[in-house]
Amino acid sequence: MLDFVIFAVTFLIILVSAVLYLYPASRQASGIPGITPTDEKDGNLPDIVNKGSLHEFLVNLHERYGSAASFWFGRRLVVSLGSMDLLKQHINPNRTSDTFEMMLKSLLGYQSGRTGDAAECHMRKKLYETGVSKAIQSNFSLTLKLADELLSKWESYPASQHVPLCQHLLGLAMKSATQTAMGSRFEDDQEVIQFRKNHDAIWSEIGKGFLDGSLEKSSTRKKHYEDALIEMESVLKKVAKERRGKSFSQHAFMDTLLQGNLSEEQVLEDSMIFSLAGCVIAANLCSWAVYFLSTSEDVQEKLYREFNQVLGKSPISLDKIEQLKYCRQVLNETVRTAKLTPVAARLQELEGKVDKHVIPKETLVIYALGVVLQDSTAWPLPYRFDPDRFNEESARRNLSLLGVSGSQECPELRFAYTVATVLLSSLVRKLKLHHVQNQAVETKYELVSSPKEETWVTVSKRT
Ligand SMILES: *[C@@H]1O[C@H](CO)[C@@H](O)[C@H](O)[C@H]1NC(C)=O
Ligand SMILES: *[C@@H]1O[C@H](CO)[C@@H](O)[C@H](O)[C@H]1NC(C)=O
Ligand SMILES: *[C@@H]1O[C@H](CO)[C@@H](O)[C@H](O)[C@H]1NC(C)=O
Ligand SMILES: *[C@@H]1O[C@H](CO)[C@@H](O)[C@H](O)[C@H]1NC(C)=O
Ligand SMILES: CC(=O)N[C@H]1CO[C@H](CO)[C@@H](O)[C@@H]1O
Repeated sequence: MLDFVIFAVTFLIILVSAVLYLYPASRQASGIPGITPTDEKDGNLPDIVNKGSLHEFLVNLHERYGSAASFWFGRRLVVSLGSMDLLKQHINPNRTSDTFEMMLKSLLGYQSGRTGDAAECHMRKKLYETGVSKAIQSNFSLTLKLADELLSKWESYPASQHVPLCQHLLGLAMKSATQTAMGSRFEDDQEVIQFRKNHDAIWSEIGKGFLDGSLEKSSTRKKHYEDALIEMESVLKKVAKERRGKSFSQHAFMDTLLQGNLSEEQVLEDSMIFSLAGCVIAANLCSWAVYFLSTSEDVQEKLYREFNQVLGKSPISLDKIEQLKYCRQVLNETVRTAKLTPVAARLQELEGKVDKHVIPKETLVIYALGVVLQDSTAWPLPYRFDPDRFNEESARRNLSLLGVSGSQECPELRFAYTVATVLLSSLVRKLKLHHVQNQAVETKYELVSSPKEETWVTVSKRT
C-alpha cells in the first residue's frame, strides 16, 4: 500500500538512501529492544506517518522500549537514543560536521561535502562560520533597524489588537537573513517578497511533502517545489556574480565564501543552506521566545531589569550582547521548551557501544533530542518555561552537549540568537507582552519546530 513511501518519507529516507549507496545494506538483527516492522518492505514507516511526525513517533517508541530503542526504516534497522546519559556516551564532541546542515543538504540533494577529505571539510566549515560571524558584525545596525521598525508598528496598536507573531517575525527574519547572506540587493522589498515566495514553497515541502509522501504523488506540487528551487538558485548565482571580486561597504556572508577557496557550486550550496536555515531558525526562535515571554510576566520583568542594567537607555550593541546573561538563559530555555530542532541523525561508522548495547557499524543512529529535552530526569518540570534552570552549570553543559549550542553550536543558531536578542531588547524595554486567553498553541514538529497555526499576543506600553 505504501510502496511510494520509500521514496517519500522525510529527510531520513534520503539520508538512508545515501547511506545505502555508500554502504551496502546490512540487515542485521540487534539486541536493542524495539518495535518489529509492521510492513515487510516499509518497516515502521506507516507508524511514523500515523503518529504525524518522527518526533511524536519517537516519544512513543522510547516510552515503550526505554532509552535505547530500535525500529525499522524500510528494510533497515535504525537505533534511536533517547536519554542524556546515552547521548553523552555516543556524541563525539570532536566531530566537525553539523547534523542539521547535513540533513538539509541531503534533502536538497547536494553531493559536495558528503564525501571529500577531512581537511577540506574542516576548511569549508571554518569558512562558513567565519562568514556568519563577519556578516553579523558588519551589519548589526541593520537588525537593530528592523527590530525598531517592528517596535514602532506594535507601539501603534491599540491594547486589544491581536498581533500575528509568526507572520511578523518571519518577515523580520527574512529581511535580516537575506541582507546578512547576500547584501544590499535585498534592501529592496520586492526582492524579499520574491525570495519569500520561493523560500515558503521549498520549506513547506521539505517539512511536509517528504514526510507524508504527498510530494511524490502530486506532479504539480513537485514541479512547484522544483521551480522554486531553481529560481532561488538562479538568484543566488546572480548575486555571486555581482559580488565576486568586488568590495562593498556591507560585508555579506556570501563575500566570505567568494573570497575562500571554494568552487562555484560550493558557494551556491553554502549560501542556499544559510539563507534557508538562517531564516527558519531565526523566525521560529523569535516567535517562540516572544510567545513564551507573553505567558510569564515574571520572566519579562527580570529580562526588563537586565536590559536596563546593562544597556540603560542606549540601543544594544554587539559587545553588550555578551553581558546579557539572563537573555541567553531565556533563549536557551526557548530552544529547550520548544524543542526547536527535535531530531538529529548520525551514521555509526564503526561498531560501537552505548551502555550494554552494541550498535553495529553502518547503523543509522537517531538522536531523539525532542525526547531528551522533555525528559524529567534531566530537566525537572520539563514542560515549564523556566529560564532560571540555566543558572546551573550542569544544565548549561547538558544543553551544550546536545549540540544545540556551545562548541558544536550551529552557525545559523548563532545568527538566530543575535536577531532574537536585538528584537527582545527593543520590545521588552518598551512594551509588555500579554498572552491571549484560551489560545491553545500546538507544535508542528518538522526539521524545525514551529507553531501549528498563527500565534497571537497583545501588547501594552510600559509607563
Ligand atoms: C577528542 O579530542 C581530544 C583531543 O584531541 C581527545 O583527547 C579525545 O579523546 C577526543 N574524544 C573523542 C570522543 O574522540
Ligand atoms: C584550494 O583548493 C584546491 C582543491 O580544492 C587545493 O588543491 C588547493 O591547495 C587549495 N588552495 C588553498 C590555498 O587552500
Ligand atoms: C544533566 O543531565 C544529567 C543526566 O546525564 C542529569 O542527571 C542532570 O540532572 C542534568 N542536569 C540538569 C541541571 O538538568
Ligand atoms: C546557553 O546554552 C549554551 C549551550 O547550548 C551554553 O553553552 C551556555 O552557557 C548557556 N548560557 C546560559 C546563560 O544559560
Ligand atoms: C541596510 C544597512 O543598514 N546597511 C548598512 C550596512 O553597513 C554599512 C556600513 O557598515 C552601511 O553603510 C549600510 O547602510
